[in-house]
Amino acid sequence: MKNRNMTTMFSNGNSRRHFLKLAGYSALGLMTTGFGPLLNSLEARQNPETIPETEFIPDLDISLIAQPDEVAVFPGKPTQIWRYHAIIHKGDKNRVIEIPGSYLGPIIKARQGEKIRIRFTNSIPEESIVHWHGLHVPAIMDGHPRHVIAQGQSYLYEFEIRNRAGTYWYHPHPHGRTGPQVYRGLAGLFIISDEEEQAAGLPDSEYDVPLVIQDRSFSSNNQLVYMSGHRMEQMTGFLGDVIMTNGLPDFTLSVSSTAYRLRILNGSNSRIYKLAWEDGRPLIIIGTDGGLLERPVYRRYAFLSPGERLEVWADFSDRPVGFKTAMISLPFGGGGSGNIPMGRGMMGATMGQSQSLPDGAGFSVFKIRVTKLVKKNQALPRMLSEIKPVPQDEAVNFFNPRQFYLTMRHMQWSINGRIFQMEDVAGDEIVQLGSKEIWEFNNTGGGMMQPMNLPHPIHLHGKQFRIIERSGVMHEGYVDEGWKDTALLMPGERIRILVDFANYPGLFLYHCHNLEHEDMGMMRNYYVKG
Ligand SMILES: [Cu+2]
Repeated sequence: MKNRNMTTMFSNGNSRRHFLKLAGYSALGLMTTGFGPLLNSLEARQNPETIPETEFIPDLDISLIAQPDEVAVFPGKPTQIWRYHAIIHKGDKNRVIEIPGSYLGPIIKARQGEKIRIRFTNSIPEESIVHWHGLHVPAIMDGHPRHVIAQGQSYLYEFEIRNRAGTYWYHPHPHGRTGPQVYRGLAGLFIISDEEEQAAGLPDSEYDVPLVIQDRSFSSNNQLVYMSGHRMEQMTGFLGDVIMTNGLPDFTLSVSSTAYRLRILNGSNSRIYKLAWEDGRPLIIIGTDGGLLERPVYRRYAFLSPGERLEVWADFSDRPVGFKTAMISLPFGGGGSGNIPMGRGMMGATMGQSQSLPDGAGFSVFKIRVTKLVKKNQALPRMLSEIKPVPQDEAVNFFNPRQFYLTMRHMQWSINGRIFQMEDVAGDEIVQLGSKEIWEFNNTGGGMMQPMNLPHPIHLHGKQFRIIERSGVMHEGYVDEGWKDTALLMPGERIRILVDFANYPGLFLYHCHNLEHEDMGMMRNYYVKG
């Protein structure tokens, strides 16, 4: 199914990219200054006053450096991590917020319509590149693995914020190494605001709280433990036994007696959470991947798979000081409410993986304690944003949706039986710029031999899409109402999504966001033909 012409075209694209990269550097005066292998003196070298502006005039201009560091997670020996660190050259200092005591990268804040320049420098001892998860940006700004840079090199990102207000994030995307790099700490939130959101009347400033949930495992001397390297562990995905929130174990959020907007990102490599309040009251969900829903929805619980976001309205105004509650993850079988013959945890156990917290186990994610009484009544808005009905009849393939089967052969996760190759695009992975299409994903075995059946969160790069329908074993616990960039398919499920391939031609990715699945090649290119 390889298309030779396409491959040639991408090589040209690559040369153009190199040119752009170099042109960008020399325009910034960085080539002549020279990069050393380790950029400890980067701040001095990137003095903005010595850097002439290109024709792109950014509202926010930052350097983002991925570098080795250490952080005190537990008493005793500090934990060796990798983290993103930012330096602001231009723009409001409050746009880049470091999280104290955390391995997580700074929260980057931007407004719709703004122009952003990010000078990424890789100072970790392996290739990397940054992907802006959920952002609608040109192909060369998306962080495709073919754009990886070696230690000591830099990559220039310049793009305009075209997304709706919402909770997006950034993380590395080098092929085969995304899992270990995210695991070591490389991830951060990218929060976008817009006028519609500001008019919605939601809690802001200290009442707007980002919560990144992840699982990790630690050795007895406080160091991160990743994978054993066993193939079966790769097949299931990494599962840690310590639940971290914002980079901290045993996280407790101290709140005042008023309403909060909680922005929850699942930044885990492969763990799926079935989120619920400990006391059984429903989750009031106001937003998902691509920003606010039209109106709040209520769920007894909600699944949150790797890469997905949920925004929850949490009102503590009727709670006394001292009140405690917790966000928990309810137990579930690997097939949602259905049954699959072998759960991931069980399989991990037979392969020597830690069994203290298998997938689908129940546990506390983070705790909440009311510590301050405030008189600040804030009502839940009835309407949050405008979400138009899904115009599925505008799809060019309305009668013949594109089919993608999530498959496994020879101990290898794949999509339609194909694994990732850097610049490979099959004939049925080419779409027309400006067209809308229906894509159907099937986690149903697809007629291929399916010795095990696992959940897969499917992510499209560069696009927010709408979920048209979901069929299969499980319907409760999904929030499919708004704009999405990642959608969980439990075993036996099938979804149809509508994607608008507007604005940006070029090569983008679609893949499973279980990072171990992605790293082994459960990822493909799609090509938007201009
Ligand atoms: Cu997967």
